[in-house]
Amino acid sequence: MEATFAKEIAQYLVAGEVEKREVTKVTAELKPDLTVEEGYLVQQELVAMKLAEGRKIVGPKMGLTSQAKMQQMDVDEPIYGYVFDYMLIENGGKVSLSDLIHPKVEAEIAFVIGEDIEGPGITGAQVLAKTESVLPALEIIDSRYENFNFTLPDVVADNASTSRVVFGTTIKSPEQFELDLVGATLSINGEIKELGAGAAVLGHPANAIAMLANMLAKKGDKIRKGDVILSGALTGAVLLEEGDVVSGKFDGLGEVSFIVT
Ligand code: OOG
Ligand code: MG
Repeated sequence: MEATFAKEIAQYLVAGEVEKREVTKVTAELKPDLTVEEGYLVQQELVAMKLAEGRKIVGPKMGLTSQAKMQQMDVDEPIYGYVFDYMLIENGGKVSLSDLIHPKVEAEIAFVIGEDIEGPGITGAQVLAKTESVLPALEIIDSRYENFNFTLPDVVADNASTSRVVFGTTIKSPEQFELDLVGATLSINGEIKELGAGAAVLGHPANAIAMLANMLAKKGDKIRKGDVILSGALTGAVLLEEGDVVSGKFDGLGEVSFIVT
Protein backbone atom coordinates (compact mmCIF):
# COMPACT_ATOMS: atom_id res chain seq x y z
CA MET A 1 0.00 0.00 0.00
CA GLU A 2 1.28 3.45 -0.95
CA ALA A 3 2.23 5.67 2.01
CA THR A 4 0.03 8.42 0.54
CA PHE A 5 -3.00 6.11 0.64
CA ALA A 6 -2.23 5.07 4.23
CA LYS A 7 -2.08 8.78 5.11
CA GLU A 8 -5.41 9.43 3.38
CA ILE A 9 -7.07 6.69 5.43
CA ALA A 10 -5.47 8.07 8.62
CA GLN A 11 -6.88 11.53 7.80
CA TYR A 12 -10.32 10.00 7.21
CA LEU A 13 -10.21 8.35 10.67
CA VAL A 14 -8.89 11.43 12.48
CA ALA A 15 -11.68 13.49 10.86
CA GLY A 16 -14.20 11.09 12.43
CA GLU A 17 -12.53 11.52 15.83
CA VAL A 18 -12.25 15.32 15.62
CA GLU A 19 -15.76 15.81 14.22
CA LYS A 20 -17.17 13.26 16.70
CA ARG A 21 -18.95 11.22 14.07
CA GLU A 22 -18.96 7.62 12.93
CA VAL A 23 -17.24 6.71 9.67
CA THR A 24 -17.81 3.67 7.47
CA LYS A 25 -15.18 1.02 8.22
CA VAL A 26 -12.17 1.06 5.91
CA THR A 27 -12.75 -2.49 4.69
CA ALA A 28 -16.33 -1.65 3.63
CA GLU A 29 -15.35 0.94 1.00
CA LEU A 30 -11.92 2.55 1.00
CA LYS A 31 -9.85 -0.63 1.01
CA PRO A 32 -11.73 -3.93 1.24
CA ASP A 33 -8.54 -6.02 1.23
CA LEU A 34 -6.75 -4.06 3.99
CA THR A 35 -4.39 -6.42 5.84
CA VAL A 36 -3.38 -6.21 9.50
CA GLU A 37 0.11 -5.06 8.43
CA GLU A 38 -1.46 -2.28 6.34
CA GLY A 39 -3.71 -1.43 9.29
CA TYR A 40 -0.53 -0.76 11.30
CA LEU A 41 0.83 1.41 8.45
CA VAL A 42 -2.34 3.53 8.67
CA GLN A 43 -1.99 3.64 12.46
CA GLN A 44 1.62 4.81 12.08
CA GLU A 45 0.45 7.67 9.83
CA LEU A 46 -2.28 8.55 12.34
CA VAL A 47 0.27 8.64 15.18
CA ALA A 48 2.61 10.79 13.03
CA MET A 49 -0.26 13.26 12.40
CA LYS A 50 -0.90 13.62 16.13
CA LEU A 51 2.80 14.01 16.95
CA ALA A 52 3.03 16.72 14.24
CA GLU A 53 0.16 18.54 16.01
CA GLY A 54 2.27 18.57 19.19
CA ARG A 55 0.48 15.72 20.97
CA LYS A 56 2.68 13.54 23.19
CA ILE A 57 2.58 9.75 23.56
CA VAL A 58 1.82 8.54 27.12
CA GLY A 59 2.53 4.98 26.05
CA PRO A 60 1.48 2.26 23.68
CA LYS A 61 -1.49 0.15 24.85
CA MET A 62 -2.62 -3.41 24.30
CA GLY A 63 -6.17 -4.33 23.36
CA LEU A 64 -8.19 -7.47 22.75
CA THR A 65 -6.03 -9.40 25.23
CA SER A 66 -8.91 -11.17 27.03
CA GLN A 67 -11.36 -13.80 25.77
CA ALA A 68 -14.19 -11.53 26.95
CA LYS A 69 -13.04 -8.73 24.63
CA MET A 70 -12.20 -10.98 21.69
CA GLN A 71 -15.65 -12.54 21.87
CA GLN A 72 -17.43 -9.22 22.34
CA MET A 73 -15.72 -7.68 19.30
CA ASP A 74 -15.58 -10.89 17.26
CA VAL A 75 -11.85 -10.70 16.58
CA ASP A 76 -9.24 -13.23 17.58
CA GLU A 77 -5.91 -11.47 18.08
CA PRO A 78 -4.47 -8.92 20.49
CA ILE A 79 -3.54 -5.54 18.98
CA TYR A 80 -1.78 -2.37 20.07
CA GLY A 81 -2.42 1.34 19.73
CA TYR A 82 -1.23 4.55 21.39
CA VAL A 83 -2.50 6.71 24.25
CA PHE A 84 -1.82 10.45 23.88
CA ASP A 85 -1.62 13.22 26.49
CA TYR A 86 -4.89 14.87 25.41
CA MET A 87 -6.76 11.64 26.21
CA LEU A 88 -6.02 11.73 29.95
CA ILE A 89 -8.84 12.42 32.42
CA GLU A 90 -8.01 12.89 36.10
CA ASN A 91 -9.20 10.30 38.59
CA GLY A 92 -12.70 11.34 39.70
CA GLY A 93 -13.00 13.67 36.70
CA LYS A 94 -15.61 14.09 33.98
CA VAL A 95 -15.99 12.60 30.53
CA SER A 96 -18.38 14.52 28.33
CA LEU A 97 -20.49 12.55 25.86
CA SER A 98 -20.53 15.62 23.61
CA ASP A 99 -16.77 15.13 23.02
CA LEU A 100 -17.16 11.52 21.91
CA ILE A 101 -19.09 9.27 19.51
CA HIS A 102 -20.39 6.17 21.36
CA PRO A 103 -17.93 5.57 24.22
CA LYS A 104 -17.57 2.37 26.22
CA VAL A 105 -15.53 1.77 29.37
CA GLU A 106 -13.08 -0.98 30.24
CA ALA A 107 -11.26 -1.93 33.48
CA GLU A 108 -7.53 -2.48 33.02
CA ILE A 109 -4.23 -2.81 34.88
CA ALA A 110 -1.58 -0.32 33.78
CA PHE A 111 2.21 -0.70 33.94
CA VAL A 112 4.69 2.13 34.51
CA ILE A 113 7.88 1.03 32.81
CA GLY A 114 11.19 1.58 34.61
CA GLU A 115 13.62 0.42 31.90
CA ASP A 116 13.46 0.03 28.11
CA ILE A 117 12.08 -3.36 27.02
CA GLU A 118 13.15 -4.51 23.59
CA GLY A 119 11.84 -7.66 21.91
CA PRO A 120 11.76 -10.22 20.42
CA GLY A 121 11.62 -13.03 22.97
CA ILE A 122 10.46 -10.96 25.94
CA THR A 123 8.58 -12.85 28.70
CA GLY A 124 6.16 -11.68 31.37
CA ALA A 125 8.79 -12.24 34.07
CA GLN A 126 11.21 -9.94 32.22
CA VAL A 127 8.49 -7.29 31.99
CA LEU A 128 7.84 -7.47 35.75
CA ALA A 129 11.56 -7.04 36.45
CA LYS A 130 11.52 -3.81 34.42
CA THR A 131 8.22 -2.49 35.77
CA GLU A 132 8.48 0.39 38.20
CA SER A 133 4.86 0.31 39.34
CA VAL A 134 1.37 -0.82 38.50
CA LEU A 135 -1.86 1.11 38.79
CA PRO A 136 -5.55 0.62 38.13
CA ALA A 137 -7.10 2.26 35.08
CA LEU A 138 -10.35 2.78 33.21
CA GLU A 139 -10.03 3.08 29.47
CA ILE A 140 -12.76 4.79 27.45
CA ILE A 141 -12.75 3.31 23.97
CA ASP A 142 -14.63 5.04 21.16
CA SER A 143 -14.31 3.25 17.84
CA ARG A 144 -14.75 5.70 15.02
CA TYR A 145 -16.64 3.03 13.08
CA GLU A 146 -20.41 2.76 12.65
CA ASN A 147 -22.01 0.68 15.42
CA PHE A 148 -18.58 -0.11 16.90
CA ASN A 149 -18.32 -2.77 14.20
CA PHE A 150 -15.00 -3.61 12.56
CA THR A 151 -12.56 -6.26 11.36
CA LEU A 152 -9.09 -6.71 12.88
CA PRO A 153 -7.32 -4.55 10.22
CA ASP A 154 -9.98 -1.81 10.64
CA VAL A 155 -9.53 -1.52 14.41
CA VAL A 156 -5.73 -1.54 14.09
CA ALA A 157 -5.95 1.37 11.62
CA ASP A 158 -8.26 3.22 14.04
CA ASN A 159 -5.60 3.27 16.77
CA ALA A 160 -7.33 0.39 18.58
CA SER A 161 -10.39 2.56 19.37
CA THR A 162 -8.31 4.55 21.90
CA SER A 163 -10.11 7.65 23.19
CA ARG A 164 -9.69 8.53 26.89
CA VAL A 165 -7.94 7.03 29.93
CA VAL A 166 -8.36 7.55 33.67
CA PHE A 167 -5.44 6.28 35.72
CA GLY A 168 -5.86 5.50 39.40
CA THR A 169 -3.79 7.28 42.00
CA THR A 170 -2.68 4.30 44.10
CA ILE A 171 0.69 3.35 42.70
CA LYS A 172 2.12 0.00 43.83
CA SER A 173 5.21 -2.01 43.09
CA PRO A 174 4.40 -5.14 41.03
CA GLU A 175 6.20 -7.38 43.56
CA GLN A 176 3.45 -6.64 46.06
CA PHE A 177 0.97 -8.60 43.96
CA GLU A 178 0.16 -11.70 42.07
CA LEU A 179 -1.35 -9.59 39.32
CA ASP A 180 -3.04 -12.62 37.75
CA LEU A 181 -5.02 -13.09 40.97
CA VAL A 182 -6.02 -9.46 41.41
CA GLY A 183 -9.81 -9.28 41.25
CA ALA A 184 -11.57 -6.30 39.71
CA THR A 185 -15.11 -4.99 39.45
CA LEU A 186 -16.48 -2.44 37.03
CA SER A 187 -19.54 -0.65 38.42
CA ILE A 188 -21.90 1.96 37.05
CA ASN A 189 -24.08 3.89 39.48
CA GLY A 190 -23.16 1.43 42.21
CA GLU A 191 -24.17 -1.63 40.24
CA ILE A 192 -21.51 -4.17 39.22
CA LYS A 193 -21.63 -4.53 35.43
CA GLU A 194 -18.53 -6.65 34.86
CA LEU A 195 -15.99 -8.44 37.03
CA GLY A 196 -12.87 -10.46 36.51
CA ALA A 197 -9.28 -11.10 37.52
CA GLY A 198 -5.90 -10.22 36.06
CA ALA A 199 -5.53 -13.76 34.72
CA ALA A 200 -8.22 -12.94 32.14
CA VAL A 201 -5.50 -11.02 30.28
CA LEU A 202 -3.36 -13.67 28.58
CA GLY A 203 -2.98 -15.58 31.87
CA HIS A 204 -1.20 -12.61 33.49
CA PRO A 205 -1.30 -8.90 32.50
CA ALA A 206 2.52 -8.82 32.24
CA ASN A 207 2.21 -11.29 29.35
CA ALA A 208 0.31 -8.60 27.41
CA ILE A 209 3.17 -6.14 27.92
CA ALA A 210 5.66 -8.82 26.82
CA MET A 211 3.59 -9.47 23.70
CA LEU A 212 3.58 -5.73 23.03
CA ALA A 213 7.40 -5.59 23.24
CA ASN A 214 7.58 -8.51 20.80
CA MET A 215 5.09 -6.91 18.40
CA LEU A 216 6.90 -3.54 18.50
CA ALA A 217 10.18 -5.33 17.70
CA LYS A 218 8.70 -6.22 14.29
CA LYS A 219 8.87 -2.55 13.34
CA GLY A 220 12.23 -2.01 15.08
CA ASP A 221 10.57 -0.28 18.04
CA LYS A 222 10.56 -0.97 21.78
CA ILE A 223 8.83 -0.12 25.05
CA ARG A 224 10.50 2.88 26.65
CA LYS A 225 11.36 3.81 30.23
CA GLY A 226 8.54 6.05 31.44
CA ASP A 227 5.85 4.59 29.20
CA VAL A 228 2.56 4.03 31.00
CA ILE A 229 0.93 1.04 29.33
CA LEU A 230 -2.59 -0.39 29.46
CA SER A 231 -2.52 -4.20 29.36
CA GLY A 232 -6.06 -4.60 27.95
CA ALA A 233 -9.54 -4.98 29.38
CA LEU A 234 -10.14 -7.80 31.88
CA THR A 235 -13.81 -7.99 30.92
CA GLY A 236 -16.16 -6.87 28.18
CA ALA A 237 -16.63 -3.11 27.67
CA VAL A 238 -19.76 -1.28 28.87
CA LEU A 239 -21.54 1.45 26.91
CA LEU A 240 -21.63 4.82 28.70
CA GLU A 241 -24.69 6.97 29.24
CA GLU A 242 -25.13 10.50 30.47
CA GLY A 243 -25.08 10.72 34.27
CA ASP A 244 -23.17 7.48 34.77
CA VAL A 245 -20.87 7.34 37.77
CA VAL A 246 -18.25 4.79 36.73
CA SER A 247 -15.96 3.01 39.17
CA GLY A 248 -13.30 0.35 38.79
CA LYS A 249 -12.09 -1.35 41.98
CA PHE A 250 -9.03 -3.57 41.99
CA ASP A 251 -7.98 -5.69 44.96
CA GLY A 252 -5.05 -3.96 46.63
CA LEU A 253 -4.72 -1.40 43.85
CA GLY A 254 -7.57 0.86 44.87
CA GLU A 255 -10.35 2.55 42.98
CA VAL A 256 -10.49 4.65 39.83
CA SER A 257 -13.59 6.58 38.81
CA PHE A 258 -15.14 9.21 36.58
CA ILE A 259 -18.50 10.79 35.85
CA VAL A 260 -20.20 10.94 32.45
CA THR A 261 -21.77 14.29 31.60
C1 OOG B 1 -10.68 -2.33 20.48
C2 OOG B 1 -9.86 -1.90 21.66
C3 OOG B 1 -9.84 -2.96 22.73
C4 OOG B 1 -9.05 -3.59 25.04
O1 OOG B 1 -8.65 -3.21 26.16
O2 OOG B 1 -9.34 -4.76 24.81
C5 OOG B 1 -9.19 -2.55 23.99
C6 OOG B 1 -12.16 -2.28 20.74
O3 OOG B 1 -12.70 -3.16 21.40
O4 OOG B 1 -12.81 -1.37 20.21
O5 OOG B 1 -8.79 -1.43 24.23
MG1 MG C 1 -8.53 -1.16 26.36
